[in-house]
Amino acid sequence: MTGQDQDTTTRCGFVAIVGAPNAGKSTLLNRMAGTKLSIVSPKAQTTRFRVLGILMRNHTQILLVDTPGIFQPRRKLDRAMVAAAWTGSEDADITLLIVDARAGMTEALRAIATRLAEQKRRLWLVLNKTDLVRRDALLPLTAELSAILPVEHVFM
Ligand SMILES: Nc1nc2c(ncn2[C@@H]2O[C@H](COP(=O)(O)OP(=O)(O)OP(=O)(O)O)[C@@H](O)[C@H]2O)c(=O)[nH]1
Ligand SMILES: [Mg+2]
Repeated sequence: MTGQDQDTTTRCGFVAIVGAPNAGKSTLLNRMAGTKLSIVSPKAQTTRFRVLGILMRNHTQILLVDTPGIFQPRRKLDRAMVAAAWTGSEDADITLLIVDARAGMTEALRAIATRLAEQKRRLWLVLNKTDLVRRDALLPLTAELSAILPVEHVFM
């Protein structure tokens, strides 16, 4: 290869989108894929199983997995949904934790963050619904989550 050649090295990575119900996980997958792959609705617990989007960015293939929201399961279906979410995260090279910034630090979010911290995986934090909150609420929320989790990058 000469110095003038384009870098054609191919790469592939597996990214899981996790978070509490209704945080905006499916919206993010659809936006990144540029098409409607996963159902979005104002109702929590819309996504019930893992949904895979395959994105190409130059020579990089990104396997982006939308997962059901993680919450305290009560029924059998609940348990299956939450298990699907955690499996998605365990398989991933990078986990995106999507947080509804307006809901802030809920008990559900704290439980998810604590469990993610135990998994010791590469973690990127995405504060979503920032259009619905005052900007000065974002830094304290980021700090609170960073105290629990080894956050590599923060996106707002
Ligand atoms: N205002 C605002 N609404 C958003 C944003 N992102 C998503 N939403 C809305 O939030 C609601 C939930 O979005 P979803 O993408 O279905 O959320 P989810 O995390 O996939 O939800 P579950 O699959 O139920 O866990 C929908 O009504 C979206 O339109 C955002 O950045 N700002
Ligand atoms: Mg969803």
